[in-house]
Amino acid sequence: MDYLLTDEQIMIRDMVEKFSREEIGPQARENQEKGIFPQDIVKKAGELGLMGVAYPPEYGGAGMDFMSYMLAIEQISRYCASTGVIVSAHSSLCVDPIFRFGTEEQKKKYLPDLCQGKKIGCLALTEPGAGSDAGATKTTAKLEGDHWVLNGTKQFTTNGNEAEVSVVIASTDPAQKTRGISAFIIEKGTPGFKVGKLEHKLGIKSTSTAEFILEDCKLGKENLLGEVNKGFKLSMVTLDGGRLGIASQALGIARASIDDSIKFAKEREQFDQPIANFQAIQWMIADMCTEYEASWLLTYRASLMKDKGLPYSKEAAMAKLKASEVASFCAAKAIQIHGGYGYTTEFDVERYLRDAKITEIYEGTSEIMRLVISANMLK
Ligand code: COS
Repeated sequence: MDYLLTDEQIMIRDMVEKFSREEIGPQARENQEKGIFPQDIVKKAGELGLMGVAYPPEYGGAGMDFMSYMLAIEQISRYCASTGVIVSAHSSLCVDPIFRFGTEEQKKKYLPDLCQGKKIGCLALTEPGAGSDAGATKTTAKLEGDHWVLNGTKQFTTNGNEAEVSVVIASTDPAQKTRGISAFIIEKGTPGFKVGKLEHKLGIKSTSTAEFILEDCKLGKENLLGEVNKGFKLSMVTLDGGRLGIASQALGIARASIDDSIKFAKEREQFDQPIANFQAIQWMIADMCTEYEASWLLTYRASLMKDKGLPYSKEAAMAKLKASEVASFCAAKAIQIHGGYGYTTEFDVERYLRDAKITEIYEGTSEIMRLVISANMLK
């Protein structure tokens, strides 16, 4: 589908594909088996401009468009979905809100190190009682004199264990519910702020998924991100972009499932011939490719709309809904094509299935995506 892309977009896609194939892919299996966060890869990704693809050079970014970012996340995730979400959560959920809602001072302070991968970022929105109901946040932030004081627990924060810069969502006026929520920037090492439990997960095992504990965590007024009580909208706008990052991650998993299946089907012989000769296999490959391309086009459309400054919440939700379900579909079919081998850890397809499942859950479940789509269609 190169005819839909500019020369510059094709160039970054191919550069990221080469980097991911040569540097990320060879480490992916061992890193996930041992649960190793790929620090060296993140450093190299930063040097290549991949930790701030769509942000201006004046803030340390690569100065490209969102489409290039989508293509980069897809290529990274083709070789390692963990690395894909590390880059995506960092860029979409931390760099983006600081760039979009930060003061000039905040942008100059945080963005260069984040965009160059010298520091890792995250967003802490979810809580034990506030998952799909993101507005139910119980973490509080109270203004006491010159300081904000935060108390509460966040959970399931991707990159939470490594992040040096966290965007943390808290309620500043609980009675106002979604209209009483604000966002704060918290740096690692701030007194009263610590990382708690790390989750053991089915997939994306090279990433950290952390609990944050805030106990009388004192922040200066300059740590408020955006306006007081406007943090829910900040989160929603941020998640619209994040959902395209996850759609791109899902595309990468689907594409890897297809690539591995085609290779295996041509090599594996049964009944004296490659299994690719059998219609049962051909139909599976046809369905996988058709679903992948449909998801790619939905993600492409939403990314184009974002680059053009058009509203794209519904389109991002459609892209994530479709791409995430297609990633699981393609990974399951890839195991089926691989037969018994696909169920072993000698092949990557079992990892693809485990990694795919979370794309249907984080940054908004498929059920929430359907809710966002229908709310937009019925208003
Ligand atoms: N962009 C801008 N504003 C938005 C928005 C968006 N995409 N979505 C909602 N808003 C605004 C609404 O316009 C409304 O504004 P007003 O207060 O001015 O009326 C406000 O936010 C509240 O919206 P709504 O009433 O729709 O909020 P709900 O509490 O019903 O929640 C859902 C809406 C379910 C869509 C939201 O909570 C959500 O996305 N949940 C999933 C959270 C998620 O993805 N978690 C994973 C986190 S991984 S970091």
